Amino acid sequence: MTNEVALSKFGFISIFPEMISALSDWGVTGRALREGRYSVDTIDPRDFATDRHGTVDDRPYGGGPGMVMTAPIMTAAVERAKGLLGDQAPVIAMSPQGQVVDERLLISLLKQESLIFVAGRYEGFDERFISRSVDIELSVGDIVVSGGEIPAMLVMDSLIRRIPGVLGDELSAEQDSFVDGLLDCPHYTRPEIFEGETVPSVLLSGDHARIADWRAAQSLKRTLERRPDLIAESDLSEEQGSLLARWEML
Ligand code: 9D3
Repeated sequence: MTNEVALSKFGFISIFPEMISALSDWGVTGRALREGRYSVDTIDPRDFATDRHGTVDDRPYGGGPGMVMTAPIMTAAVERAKGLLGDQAPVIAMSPQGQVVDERLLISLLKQESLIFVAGRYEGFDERFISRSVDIELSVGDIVVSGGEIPAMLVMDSLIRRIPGVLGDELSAEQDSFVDGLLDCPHYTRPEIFEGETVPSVLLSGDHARIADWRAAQSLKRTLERRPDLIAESDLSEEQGSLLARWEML
């Protein structure tokens, strides 16, 4: 499933470069950075502004609301990033107009050694910057957010957890939910009774084959109920049908 992972260097272009701390300072992505499993270089487009206020945006030709991030400044920021990461690094601009990110695209990005993420603010980027300097425009879906930083970090987080050694004792990236295309089963821990509600008895049985079977049935049932779009072939396989029938979920 997992092909060759070459990815270990990220560029993060943003007028709020310190937002990267959400990724670099916390959890598995923080530990992986401290262990040297990847690097992030941040580039602030304001460093390339030519006025004393550090202006990176201007009014849209043709009028209308909002401001546009200028082509010369964003181009200079990408050139700096390429100087740090290499000219071959693909440039990914986060944009509501981009293709919606999915598992297949993420996996295809792992073969790159370096990736440069560009996060915008305001209304967006000058189209000439996009056409000349951007390889891929990526959206995180039909939801409006305030800028590209959190979308870029969402994508980076998902990439970093697939770098070998990043996930330690936690389940491997390969076993992770969505990789096999089904939702996860329900989880329980102590106490055995919470506000009068017990844990499903099969999980207390010690019968590991039966537990695995129940979990598989739960995954299938929840996916059918909540995300029928994830079940690739419209019909259940015979195997999946008998799994549900065994647990009286059909
Ligand atoms: C007026 C129309 N809006 C465009 C759909 C304005 C607008 C909204 C939000 C312009 C920029 C933004 C900032 N969003 C992003 O930079 C962004 C984003 C998003 O809003 N949704 C989903 N994915 C992404 S990736 C970057």
